[in-house]
Amino acid sequence: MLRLAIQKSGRLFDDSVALLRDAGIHFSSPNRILRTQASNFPLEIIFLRDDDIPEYVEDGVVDIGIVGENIMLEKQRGGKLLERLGFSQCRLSIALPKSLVYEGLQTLQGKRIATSYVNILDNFLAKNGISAEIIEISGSVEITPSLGLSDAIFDIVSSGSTLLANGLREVEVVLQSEAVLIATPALTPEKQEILDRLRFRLDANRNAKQHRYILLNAPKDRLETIIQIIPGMKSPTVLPLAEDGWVSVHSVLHEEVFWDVLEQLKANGAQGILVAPLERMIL
Ligand code: PRT
Ligand code: ZN
Repeated sequence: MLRLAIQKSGRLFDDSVALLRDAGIHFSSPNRILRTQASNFPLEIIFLRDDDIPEYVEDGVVDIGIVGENIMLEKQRGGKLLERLGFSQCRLSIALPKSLVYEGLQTLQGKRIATSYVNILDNFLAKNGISAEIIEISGSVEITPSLGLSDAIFDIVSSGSTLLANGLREVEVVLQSEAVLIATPALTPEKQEILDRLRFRLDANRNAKQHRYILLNAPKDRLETIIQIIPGMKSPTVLPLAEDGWVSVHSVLHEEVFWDVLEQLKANGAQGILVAPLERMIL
């Protein structure tokens, strides 16, 4: 049995649950229950405050966890980072009142900066040779400049609307963060095997989301050019069509190159192009 910690409620909760459900793992959601067992996979799920997850993972109380990279770095704990999960994306930034002129990091010299992320900020300032006073605040950091408690803040930014609403301006992005999968440093072979099975499923889902299946008709005399345009998994599948001189080409395209390739295919004589999402993809 592998033990996983996820956030009990909050911004990470829905996506963490969806990730497991998409991996075909069935379990009941927490109401007042703080631990549950999957009914069809050897996984126990523990629901915690996100701040506690890195410590539980590092100490081996749980084997793996899902948490924001920002929390892992701030706590300076959390064992091994296994993979980035692509949700709860945000950045940790320094922001100043709009009225204050910003001329680079030197502007922060001797200033008071309020934050809940003392360690990350401290490291950043030390690395850049800035000495500033760090004021530790556990929440509502963005109102501290207007209360005269600080000159600047260091906090999570997502859309930027909180900063805007408080008359603040983002001046330095210190860290890009997202949810990550972390693991305790030493797993038994049995637990490692369950983790490998879980990650195999996560990979298949991620690959599927990043790719599209395409199917098109091509004139035989253009086939070579068309094959060169498609950066397929291996080589595309080519099947003859009933109409002489035409073939059907099937392949898989990465979302990053998807539109460019589609335009080139069309320009090179491809017709009847069909695009379909993939359910799962194992490379
Ligand atoms: O109760 P628990 O301790 O478990 O949860 P929490 O209240 O500490 O954390 P929670 O659920 O608010 O956030 C969990 C994680 O989500 C964070 O650690 C980040 O990794 C990630 N995340 C992503 C965010 C945001 N986006 C975010 N926008 N965490 C917080 N915010 C807040 C931010 O603090 C600021 O007040 O939203 C505001 C900024 O948002 P914008 O869109 O106005 O810029
Ligand atoms: Zn928290």
